[in-house]
Amino acid sequence: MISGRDFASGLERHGFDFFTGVPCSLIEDLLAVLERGSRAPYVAAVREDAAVGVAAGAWFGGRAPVVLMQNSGLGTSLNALASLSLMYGLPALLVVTWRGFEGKDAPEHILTGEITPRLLELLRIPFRILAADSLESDLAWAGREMRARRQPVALLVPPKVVETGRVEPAAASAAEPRPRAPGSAEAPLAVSAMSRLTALSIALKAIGGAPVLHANGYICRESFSVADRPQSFYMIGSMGMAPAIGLGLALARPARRTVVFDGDGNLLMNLGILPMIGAARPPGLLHLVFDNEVYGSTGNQASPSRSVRLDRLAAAAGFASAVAVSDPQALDGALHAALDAPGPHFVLVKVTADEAEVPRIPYTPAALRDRFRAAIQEA
Ligand SMILES: Cc1ncc(C[n+]2csc(CCOP(=O)(O)OP(=O)(O)O)c2C)c(N)n1
Repeated sequence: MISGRDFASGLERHGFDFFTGVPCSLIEDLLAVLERGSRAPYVAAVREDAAVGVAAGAWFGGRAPVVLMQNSGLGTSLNALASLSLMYGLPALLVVTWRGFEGKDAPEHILTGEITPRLLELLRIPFRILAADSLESDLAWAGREMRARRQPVALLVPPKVVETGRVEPAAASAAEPRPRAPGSAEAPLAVSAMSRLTALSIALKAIGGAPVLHANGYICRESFSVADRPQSFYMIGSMGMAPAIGLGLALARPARRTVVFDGDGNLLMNLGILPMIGAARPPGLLHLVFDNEVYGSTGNQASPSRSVRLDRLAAAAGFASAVAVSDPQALDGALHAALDAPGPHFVLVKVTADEAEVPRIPYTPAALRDRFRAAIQEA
């Protein structure tokens, strides 16, 4: 296996000097090393296509950029790759992790895993499949191809080729001073001591039988462990889509309550949903964001939410109310206030990055769909 440190130093040795992307747990050690880099810092992108754009700019600026992404993000960045990188000829090394490799993975990765090499072929992006003993030759090949073709090239990273779990995540230690938004006199939010599990228990109690759309990742699993209910729709893929589904449901049933349990990384991937909700103003929508300031599900890489007031963005986007809370009493109060007045309401719930030991969601996607739809129809 290749260690995260060896991978990072190999990239630097081969001249790569700019790193951006969206995290995947298969390369959490590599990301932890890159996050600490001082010469070539890692730029946390909110979406993979944004990372492709950032890499294009870095190349114009004289850098040799690397975009790190899960193969799900290849889907997110198809258009940026086709009509930016490939059309103009803007070199970048795409390090693409191969979830769903050989059909063995969680359901959301199976189809994408099966078609990943074909997606790269269709895009005409040359690629190699990284093996434990091929790092040096693959990186040399990637550097040569990028320069010769003036095009992006890719390294596909199957599971168990790069080590994980050996490098401490660099993320946001609570002791670090929190950045203040430039030009803002506002004090940054206090560091929260409330775990997401505690916050989820309070929220699930307050909302009663209302349907909940959960963002993907650990948030589903923790909510499932607190209280599994047919009105809970667990997103086991489609990062960023929970509030979009929530908006559709809330508009379809305007007199009813619809709740979204979102994550900071999830919301940032689909930030444009805030003005969509603000414009449509569905009165029954309650959008909660459990903000641990990291991509917890993929190894605690810092998310940009640390330096932005997401509640202020929601207020500016036209929500009827938008508040930030960081302790159980304030959360309970905010939920009851929101449930008593017409929305849409936004509650930013600051939580710790602690993750509870919780099982995976045991249901198939079709079972989740059917029980959720039946619960909605019966309500
Ligand atoms: C398009 C896409 N890129 C990357 C991923 C990998 N991924 C799964 S969950 C997750 C992090 C979600 O972050 P957040 O919403 O903050 O929740 P947390 O993991 O902290 O609970 C990521 C990056 C993905 N599922 N889809």
